[in-house]
Amino acid sequence: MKRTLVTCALPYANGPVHIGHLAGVYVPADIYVRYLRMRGEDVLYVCGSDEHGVPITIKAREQGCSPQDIVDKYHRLIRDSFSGLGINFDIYGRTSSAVHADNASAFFRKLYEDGKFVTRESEQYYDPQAETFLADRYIVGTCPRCGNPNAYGDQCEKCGATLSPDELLDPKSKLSGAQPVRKKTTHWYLPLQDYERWLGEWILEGHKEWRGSVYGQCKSWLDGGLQPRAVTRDLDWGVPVPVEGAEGKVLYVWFDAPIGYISNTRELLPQSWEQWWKSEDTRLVHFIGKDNIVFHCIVFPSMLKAHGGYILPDNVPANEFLNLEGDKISTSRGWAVWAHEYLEQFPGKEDVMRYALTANAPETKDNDFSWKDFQARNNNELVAIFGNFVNRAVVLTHKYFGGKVPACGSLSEVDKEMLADIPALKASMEENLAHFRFREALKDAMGMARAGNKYISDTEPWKAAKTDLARTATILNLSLQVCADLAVAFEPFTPFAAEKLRRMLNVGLDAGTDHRKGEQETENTYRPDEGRALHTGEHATPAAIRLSWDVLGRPQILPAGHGIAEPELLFAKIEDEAIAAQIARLEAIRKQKEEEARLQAAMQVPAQKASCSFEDFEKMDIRTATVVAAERVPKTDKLLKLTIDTGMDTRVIVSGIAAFYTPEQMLGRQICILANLQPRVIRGIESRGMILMARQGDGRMRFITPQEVLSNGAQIG
Ligand code: B3M
Ligand code: ZN
Repeated sequence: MKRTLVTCALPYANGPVHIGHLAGVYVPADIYVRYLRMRGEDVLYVCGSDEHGVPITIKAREQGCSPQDIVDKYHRLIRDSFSGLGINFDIYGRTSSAVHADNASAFFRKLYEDGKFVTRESEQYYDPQAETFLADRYIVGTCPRCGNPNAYGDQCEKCGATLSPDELLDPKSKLSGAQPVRKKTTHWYLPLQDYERWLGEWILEGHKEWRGSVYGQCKSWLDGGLQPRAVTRDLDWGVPVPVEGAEGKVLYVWFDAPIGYISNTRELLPQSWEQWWKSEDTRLVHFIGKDNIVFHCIVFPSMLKAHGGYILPDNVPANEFLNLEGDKISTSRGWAVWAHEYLEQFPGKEDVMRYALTANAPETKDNDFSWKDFQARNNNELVAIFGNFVNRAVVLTHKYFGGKVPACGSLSEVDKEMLADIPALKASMEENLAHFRFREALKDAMGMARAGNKYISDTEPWKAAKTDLARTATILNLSLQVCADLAVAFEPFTPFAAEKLRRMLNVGLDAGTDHRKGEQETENTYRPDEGRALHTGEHATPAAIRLSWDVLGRPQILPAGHGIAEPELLFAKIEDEAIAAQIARLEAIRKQKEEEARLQAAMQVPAQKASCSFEDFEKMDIRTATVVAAERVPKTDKLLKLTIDTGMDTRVIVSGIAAFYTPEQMLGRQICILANLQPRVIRGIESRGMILMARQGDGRMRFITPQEVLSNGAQIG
C-alpha cells in the first residue's frame, strides 16, 4: 500500500485564519488524514506558514514593526488555532526557517545550473529617493475610474478596479512619496510554455478523475497557452536569489512557498524525507482553495519536473469559496469568523465548527455559512441525534445493567434491519471519502447515528425492562455496538466527541502512524489517549479494545460484560443568545459598510457636460416662484402636482419630487423654475415648466430656493 503525503496550503502569516480557510482546506484535509490513519495507512501531514511576499512587508510598515515581527505573531496565532481545532500536523513549519532558506536556494540553484531558466529585462517602477524597486502595491495614486486618491498600483479598493501602476494619476511611492521612475531590471523566468505538452498529457490525459473545477481550470490555462513566469522579485524580504548578480533580489513568494512543503518535511525528517517526495510508493495530495489551483497544478509541477527526481501530486482536491451570511468573506472589512476568536467564544465546541463547515463544505460550488445554520446543525443534529442516542444508550446501560455491556439475545427483524444499515453506510462513506466528498461522507456517518437513535426510540428498551429484561439487554447491547461504530465513523469529523465517546465506552483507538516526533520515533502506533486516566470508575478495565476503521460495522465490538464509564454529554445545546451576539456583530459591520457606501456615493460628482454657448443659456427663462397648492398625482409614488405663482401667472407644474417632499413640505415655499420649458402633458395634466433641483451622487434631491424671499417672477441668470 502506498504512503500518503498530505499537504495543506501554507497560510500567509499576515493575518489570522478564518472559517473560509478552514472549510476550504484544513478541515477536509484533517478528515482525510484521520480517516487514512484509522485504516492503518502511513500518512505524513505537512503544513506551515507562508512568511514571504509583499503584503507582509506592507503590514509591517503600517504597524511600524519588522516583517519578522508580523510573521512571528501570526505564525503562532495560526498554529494555535489549528491545534485548538484538533488539526495536528506532523509539522507546522515556516518559510522563514533556515532549513527552508537552504532548501529553496538549492532548488533554485539546481534549475539555474541546469539551464532551466531564461532571463529577461523589463522596466519596473523604481523609487529614486529610497533607491529601491517598487512592487505595484507600493505605488499609490488617484484612481482613473473613481477618483479615489489612495488607489494602489494594482487595485483601487474603493471601486474595485484592477489597475496597473501606469494607469494611476499622479503616482507616488509609498516609501518616500517620490514620483516613481521606470528602470530596467533583469529577472529569472521559468518558461512554462516548454512544459505545456507534458502538462497536457499528465493532467488532461492522465488525471481525468480530478474534480471538475480543478480539471477545468487546468484545461483553460493550458488551452490559453502558458507564458514564462518570473520566479524572482526586486524586494528585500524573502529568500535571496542565490546566484551572482542578483543583489537585492529574492525568490518570488509563489516560487518559494510550495518548496516550503518539501523544506518542512526535511525539517521534520532530515534522514528520511526523500521517501515522501521521491518515491513512487508515495501518493502526494495537495489540499488547497480554488485560487491556488494554477500554482499547484501547473507551476509547482513544472518546477518539480524541471528539477527532476520528485513525485507529482496524485490529486489536488481544491475547494470553492465559503461565503458568510450571504456575503463574500473579507478580511479588510472584518467580514469573517476568525478561528482564534471562535475558539475563545465557543470553548469546547471545536467539533461543532468542524461539523458545520463539513456539512456545508464548498466542494462543488461556493457555499454559505450562517450562524443560524450553525446553531441548527448543533441543536438538531449533533445534540438531538448523535448526542441523544449515545446518552440514552449509556445512561440506560448504567440504569439496568450496572454499566456493563449486557448480553445480546436472539435478534428480531427490527434489530436486523438496523444492523444492516451500518455496513451499507460504511461502504458509502468509504466511497465518498476516497473521492474527497466529505459532506456526503458526513451524511453517511450521521445516518448511522440516525439509525441508532431511531432504533432506540422504536424499541423503547425502558418499556421492555418492565416485562422482559433480556429484550432490554439485546437492545442496549446493539445500541452500544452502534455507539462504538459512531466512535469510529465520527473520529475524522468530530475528533473531540469521538474521543469522549471512546472514553465513555472504555475503549482506545488505533489511529496508525503519527510522525510528530520525527525520526526519534521507533514504535509506529499512535494512541492519542495513551497515558490518560480513563474515567471508568469502579468498572475500570484497561482499554484493551482498540477501535480502528476495520471494526466499524463488525458484530459485538464490545463484548458482553465489558464495563463502560459514566455518561458525559457529547454536545450541548447552543442558545439563541450566543447566536444573536454573533449576528449582531456582523450586522454592525454590514451597517457600517452600507453607511460608507452611501457617503461615498453621495460624494460622487459627475463629470462636466459639454460646453454650451451664452446664447444657449440666454434661451432659458429661469425665475423665482411660490408654491400655492400642492397635491399628489393619484396612482403614482413619484409625482406631485404643484400650483405655482410665477409673478406672471398661476400655473401647474408636475414634478417628480414626491420621493423627497410631501405636498405639505412644498406648500408656500419659494422655488426656482425653468418657466419657458415647452409644456408637456403628464398623467393627463398639462405641466408648464420645471422645478430646479440639485441632485447629489446618491440620488438625493433638494429644490433650489433663493437665500431670502424675493418677489415672484424675478429672473435668474
Ligand atoms: N499562502 C496563498 C493562500 O493562502 C498561499 C498558499 C501557499 S501554498 C504553497 O491563498
Ligand atoms: Zn477607483
